[in-house]
Amino acid sequence: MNKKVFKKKFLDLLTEKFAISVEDASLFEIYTTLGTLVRSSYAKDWRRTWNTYDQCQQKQLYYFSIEFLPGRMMKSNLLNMGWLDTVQEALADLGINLDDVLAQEPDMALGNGGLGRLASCFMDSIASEGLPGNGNGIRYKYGLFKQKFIDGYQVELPNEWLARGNLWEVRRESKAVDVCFNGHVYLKKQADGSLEPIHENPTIVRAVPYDTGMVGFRNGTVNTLRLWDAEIPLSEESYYRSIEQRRAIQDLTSVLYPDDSNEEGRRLRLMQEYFFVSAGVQSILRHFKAKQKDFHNLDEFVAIHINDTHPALCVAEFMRLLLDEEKMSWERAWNVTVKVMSYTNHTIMAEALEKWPVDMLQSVQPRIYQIIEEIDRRFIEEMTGVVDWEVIQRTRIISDNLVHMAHLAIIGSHSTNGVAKLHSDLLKNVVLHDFYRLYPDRFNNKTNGIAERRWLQLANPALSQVLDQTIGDSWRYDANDLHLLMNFREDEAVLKQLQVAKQANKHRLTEFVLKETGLKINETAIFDVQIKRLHAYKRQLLNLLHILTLYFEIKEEGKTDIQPRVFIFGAKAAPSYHYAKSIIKVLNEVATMIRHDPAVSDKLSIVFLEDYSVSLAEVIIPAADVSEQISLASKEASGTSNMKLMLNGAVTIATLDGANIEIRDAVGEENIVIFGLTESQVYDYYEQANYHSYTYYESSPKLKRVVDSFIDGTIPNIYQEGVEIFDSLLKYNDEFFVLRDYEAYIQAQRQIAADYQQQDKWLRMSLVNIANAGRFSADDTVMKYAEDIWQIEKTNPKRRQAEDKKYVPYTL
Ligand code: 26Q
Repeated sequence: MNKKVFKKKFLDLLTEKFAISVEDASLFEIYTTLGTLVRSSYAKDWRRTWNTYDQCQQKQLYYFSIEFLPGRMMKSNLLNMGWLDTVQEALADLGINLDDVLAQEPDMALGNGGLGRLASCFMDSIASEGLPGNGNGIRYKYGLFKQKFIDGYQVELPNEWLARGNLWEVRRESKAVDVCFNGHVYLKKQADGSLEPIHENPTIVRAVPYDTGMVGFRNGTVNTLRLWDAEIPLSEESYYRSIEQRRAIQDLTSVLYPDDSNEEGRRLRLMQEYFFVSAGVQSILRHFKAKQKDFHNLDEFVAIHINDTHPALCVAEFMRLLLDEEKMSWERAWNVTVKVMSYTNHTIMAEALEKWPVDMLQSVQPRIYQIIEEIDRRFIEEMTGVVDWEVIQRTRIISDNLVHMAHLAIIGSHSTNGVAKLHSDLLKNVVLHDFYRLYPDRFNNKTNGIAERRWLQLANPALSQVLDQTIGDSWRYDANDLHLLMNFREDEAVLKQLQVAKQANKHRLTEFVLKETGLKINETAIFDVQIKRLHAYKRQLLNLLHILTLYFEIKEEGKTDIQPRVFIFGAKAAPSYHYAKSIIKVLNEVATMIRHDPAVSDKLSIVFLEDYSVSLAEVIIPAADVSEQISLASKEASGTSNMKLMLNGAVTIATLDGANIEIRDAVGEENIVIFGLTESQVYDYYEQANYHSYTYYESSPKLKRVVDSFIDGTIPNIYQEGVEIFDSLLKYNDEFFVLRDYEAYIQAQRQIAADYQQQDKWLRMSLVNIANAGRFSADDTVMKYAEDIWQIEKTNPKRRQAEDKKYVPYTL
């Protein structure tokens, strides 16, 4: 695709769509035209990809996730099609800046954080590896809320991402299916003596899919992300008369993870889970049936992945369809279900392990509840006499009037994996130990990865260019080739270039911050970044204690040799998570206090950017010097911002938690700063119940000064929030050992500052981080899933090898 051809096509289409010349076109019209051209150019490949899977009768993966967080698609599509440079130049010739056009696209923000972003990184990598894999989820009308700060408080607004339409999706009316809720089920005796379930008075919802092409990196593969919307069934139009009835259907796909602090919210969440599970499983089986294959070999054609427990009802829905629709025997249906299903666990935090009240599930979907009861009954029967009764009680699906979704997912699948080595070990040895003993072969580890194309090639052109010049461009095709950079550790010129690239990115972020917030930050300072959901276990509070420590060192101890720092935060708190919102408020007030204090404002500043998102991450991460990964050891399953930041040359300050451990192993101890309790020390404290936060508070005047500042009037404009934080640390004995790790963290931060002052050393550390980030490529992660769990193969491995490092152009 050359520039000349592109320009002609583009201008013709602009006229066709808007009857306008390029000079008069708005940026949005240009964005729409470009997007339309891009989409129509991969359409043939999209169709061909699907046909190939079908014709070759290839086993396909369906990745079920209640969240997908793709961010913007345009640039990624351009890159993967091999068009990026040409389009950039062609538009420049027409007087258009591509970045301005890209900014027109709203983020597709159908996820909360790590789990949703992982699903999207996997979609990119699955397509880029040429693997037959599709996503299945919900098309939320509003997605995750938009965050604003008003007087320092988080305020949530609806995110109207669909307001100007969505270029990338295709509504597939003809693929709609019906999903049944509520009503009653009884078993009716048939003439042959068998029992047939009759679902009386169900509420029927029509599920309509919207498909989006997932374009692989220069390989002609275009997979499908299928997101479901809920509608009133055409045949039931007259039945749904009242506004409330119509509203109830709209609510199903209105927002992501609505407030689950009340009964109504929880019920809606459960309905969402069943909605996208039922629609997805029905559409898979309908397609399978159309090809008239034998249902007993289903597992040779279909793999269903359950991303955390939110889609765990897949197990029961799959059983329901095989039993009730296909009339398969329980034993055969169960055998095939377990072979088809696999499950990833993303958390060990007890409060995030889903459990549904029996009566709620029974009323939302009575037939599904019956099936789960039967799975549970048979599980108990199978285990009785094999293991102790207590073990059965701890592992059964229904207990204490609750349905344990993780138990359903483990019992109903052939694979359960954690997302980093430590996390998988904790699952085996602690959290899911009973299950590990029942099913040792089902447990495995798949350390998370990231779509390195997005997080380096797209987000960081400055660094990408340095890499091209230094090690050639093979890293763009295989991230493991980043390792070639190790040869340049002692190369002054390369280190200098890395420094220049980092500075350019810091400048870009500085300009962005100025534009968005009006704040001027010091771009020669250390950019110290913590970007992730706001949660007590992630310990943004520990970061704040360090900031306040520096503040008092300058203000009260008269220290002058402090390395200037800009602390950058991005974080949303769940709307009902009161404590997390208090941390946001206090962080914002400390930011204001420091900003207005000339004694410190040239040394320290806090920038807490509103509405953290994938697109915001793409500006922040390339500019980061320091990556804060400071969760309490054992709590962060993996983390993925840690990988993105190292890839962009940030040096990590970390606890030995999640994938931080593997990052340390990759870069070596000298190239990361590790501090704090280890996971086994944390567990020792739990066992001995001998942690007393007060001791730490009392014995360190420095720490006491900092902690007291939450309640002694030092920080203006905070009220109850300061007291809550103070109380969480002392009255409630500091659940996440913030005070215990404080001293070690302060020392680690001094180490960071000292290393940064030796720029040569720092740049070398940074280089080693970039050079070793290849092992966290999601391309490799999904290949491991494909081989060990899904048993799916690349469509056309030969073609992929032949194309090896060559450009497969998309023609218009
Ligand atoms: C639970 C109960 C009821 C309703 C909702 C939920 C719920 C919603 C979202 C539970 C968990 C989530 C999200 C979890 C998540 O994002 N986990 C992160 O997953 C990443 C990818 O594996 C890891 O890197 C992170 O460590 C992990 O925190």
